[in-house]
Amino acid sequence: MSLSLVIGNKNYSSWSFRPWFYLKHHGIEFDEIRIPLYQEESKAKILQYSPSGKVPVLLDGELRIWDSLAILEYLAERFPQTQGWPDDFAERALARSLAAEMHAGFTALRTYCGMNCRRPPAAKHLPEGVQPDIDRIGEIWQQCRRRHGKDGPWLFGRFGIIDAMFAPVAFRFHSYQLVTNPEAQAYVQTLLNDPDAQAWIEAGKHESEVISAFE
Ligand SMILES: N[C@@H](CCC(=O)N[C@@H](CS)C(=O)NCC(=O)O)C(=O)O
Repeated sequence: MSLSLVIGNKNYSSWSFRPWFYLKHHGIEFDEIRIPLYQEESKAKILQYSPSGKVPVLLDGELRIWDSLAILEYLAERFPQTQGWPDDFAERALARSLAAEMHAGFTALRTYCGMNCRRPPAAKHLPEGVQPDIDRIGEIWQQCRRRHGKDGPWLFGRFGIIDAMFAPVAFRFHSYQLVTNPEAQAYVQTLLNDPDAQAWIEAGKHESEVISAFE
């Protein structure tokens, strides 16, 4: 049965990037349905696929799975060889907590440092509320890398759902030149060097749509 992933603009849609990255990383074949966001027809087009009216949404035969984290959970079950979560019970609990923290939080960072692949990297004046988000993310990445540095380059050593969840945040750290600790900087670089991440960024740069609210 063939898979399709409905996504928004690659330049802006950070939620779309998460499951796309997981699928690409694992070499799972899928069709991409790209719907440019915030145009007159966008909502109606998304609603053809997802009752939430938001992207991403995964189509697997008759099944519709929406919301980035639910899609990642589904993919980890559908393709168990991808080993989406750490093997260890306690590490898995920690990874799930961090993924949920990302999914539900960091609103200030997301508001003031929107993903924008085209943005030439440069610092920007940010309201005070953003720094605690930057600090917390830096702390998460540092702790994970200190614990798992010997197991591989990703947050828990081997690539997992947690990396897909944090990947677009790493793009933001680069685009807005957010300064953090050396371990976190190295993790940002791991993501920026990843060929699939680079392919997404390049595609985003070549999109023609401009959403002024996100510029
Ligand atoms: N919690 C959702 C958030 C999805 C979301 O906000 N998607 C945005 C694009 S990044 C969207 O579809 N916006 C279009 C709209 O609201 O009309 C997830 O994790 O997938």
